[in-house]
Amino acid sequence: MNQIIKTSDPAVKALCPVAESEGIATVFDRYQAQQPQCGFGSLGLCCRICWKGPCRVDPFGDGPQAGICGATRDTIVARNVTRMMAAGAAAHSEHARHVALAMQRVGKGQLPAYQIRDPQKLFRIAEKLGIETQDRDMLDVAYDVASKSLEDFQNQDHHKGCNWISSSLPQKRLNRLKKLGVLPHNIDATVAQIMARTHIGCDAEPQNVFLGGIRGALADFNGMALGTELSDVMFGTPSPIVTEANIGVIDKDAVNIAVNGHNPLLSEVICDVAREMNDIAKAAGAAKGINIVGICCTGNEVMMRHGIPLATNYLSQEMAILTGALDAMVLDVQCIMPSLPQIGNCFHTEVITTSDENRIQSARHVSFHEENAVENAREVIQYAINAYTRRDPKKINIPAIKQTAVVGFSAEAIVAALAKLDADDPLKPLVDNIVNGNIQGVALFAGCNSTQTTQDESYQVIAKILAANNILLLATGCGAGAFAKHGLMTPEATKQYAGESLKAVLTAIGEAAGLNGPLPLVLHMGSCVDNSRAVAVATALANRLGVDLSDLPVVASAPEAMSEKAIAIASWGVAIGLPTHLGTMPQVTGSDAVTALMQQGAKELFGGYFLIETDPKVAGNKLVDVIKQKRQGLGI
Ligand code: XCC
Repeated sequence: MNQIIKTSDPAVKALCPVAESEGIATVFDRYQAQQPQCGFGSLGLCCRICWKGPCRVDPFGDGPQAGICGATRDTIVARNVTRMMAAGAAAHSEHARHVALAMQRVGKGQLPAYQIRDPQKLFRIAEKLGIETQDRDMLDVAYDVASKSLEDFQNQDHHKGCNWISSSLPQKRLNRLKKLGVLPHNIDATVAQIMARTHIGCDAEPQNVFLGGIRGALADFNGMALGTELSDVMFGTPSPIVTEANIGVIDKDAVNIAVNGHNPLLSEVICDVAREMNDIAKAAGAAKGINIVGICCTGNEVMMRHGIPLATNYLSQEMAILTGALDAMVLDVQCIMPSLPQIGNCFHTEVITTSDENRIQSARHVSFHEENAVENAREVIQYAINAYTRRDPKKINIPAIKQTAVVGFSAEAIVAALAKLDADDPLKPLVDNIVNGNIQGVALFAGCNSTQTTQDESYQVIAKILAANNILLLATGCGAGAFAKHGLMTPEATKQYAGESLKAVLTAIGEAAGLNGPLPLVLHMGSCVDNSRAVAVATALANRLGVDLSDLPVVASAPEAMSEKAIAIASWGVAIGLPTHLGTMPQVTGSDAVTALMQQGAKELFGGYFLIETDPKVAGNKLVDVIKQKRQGLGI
């Protein structure tokens, strides 16, 4: 193998040679084996919606210009991208449904492994959703909040919007979306409708198809808002906590268990049960007991709530096994590489799937159900301890690479930090500093890793440009993982990279909040479902200023967007009015009509639009310009 390792992560660079010497193919080898990737697919011009196909449209205008049924390039591209939005919405919303169903059962006292860890938040949400709280039992309120959330999967009245979206966006934005007919009334129905309207012989008008996709993307937002908020109620609302990130958090003297995926229902219980089983691990010879580490967004969830260190983000998940010291990787749902069990088989590592709907060939499967959560957690931890005893010391190679990360900035945590400056009106210091220009604007980094670019690099380049221009930075998902691994979630990074006025504000808040220094350069807001936290902050700002979200100097950036979920997130970002940067080429450029619709077209409809730019330096500068224009628009 002649590897091209497209990463900026030093731990990945250190471990890829291990894979090479063991003859193990990683994501970087498989990327290379796929070259050149299919041009039709890259442009979105391949239609596989029926079995007369696949049909391809010639991008240069020489060959066929329509599929066998007559679908044009515009129809094909619009359908393909819209189906991706639906899949993203389905993924996030399945996660949300799972959490809501669990909370309903907690309300009925049926799930002893789970509690209501943030009752205050429960009551706040209940009031927001219009549920009676006066003199009521906490568990009854929990049941009602879960049930009202589940209505968003059941409501059949097209005139009634989903509960969560209706209570989470500024009224001006809701009015605009309603007028465009893109507000979802029911998550499941919206996803089903997209699948139906993009079936052969159905909706063929590109803008109409695309707007159907936008409704699906807004259903994605609805699912994500409810998934985030109910998770906080059950598992606790994150607050700032200091931890570490990157592969060096794997400890050779401990039984190392990585939790990978997205849904916190099992990983939370694993954290609880690991404490009980620590002595068993020690008895098996692991001097430091059990060490839980996180990967991807399950990693972000437990990192934000418990300070569990993050081993790595999406693209480098295989590397954790290559250390030879990972005893088990416990998988739940989404963004899990099917290659993991094969690599686990080259070591002693137990790769364990836990979702009956998300299994992988040759992985061990422990069927997780909330009613058996503690037994399930014990079983996987015991597999890890057993595996520890089979470790081959000669294969252990843990690069001593890790960075400190201050994480846990939920919207509530940000407000609490601001309250130290103005207890009566916590938003005032933020609003004042945005208006006076000390903070020029806010940028939310979201999204994945992709082999289409160099892992984690664009995040850092863009963030440094924005920070130098006094733009406040937020991050979620694998973007947050990238910043944590590269040391940009520290007070030191603020001192080094923030512009003077931003640094002064972050220092004032950090010191008032008792952090003995500035807030970190990038605020970790959580996993990808937690993007709704950033919207909560933006909505509070918009309401405070009496403007719409599209008027705010707020942008989003997904430098390595990859998954269908990321496409859904970016699309609702646009729909709620945010200029949203994509640093990887979306598979739509085979249609000028759709590409234009996502840029100028979207701008006219929503105020938000896709800003496609693969050069991170250029992207950073463009985002700074966008923020300046928005400030001008507001007259500040
Ligand atoms: Fe997946 Fe959430 Fe993307 Fe990372 S960021 S690659 S979706 S794990 Ni959400």
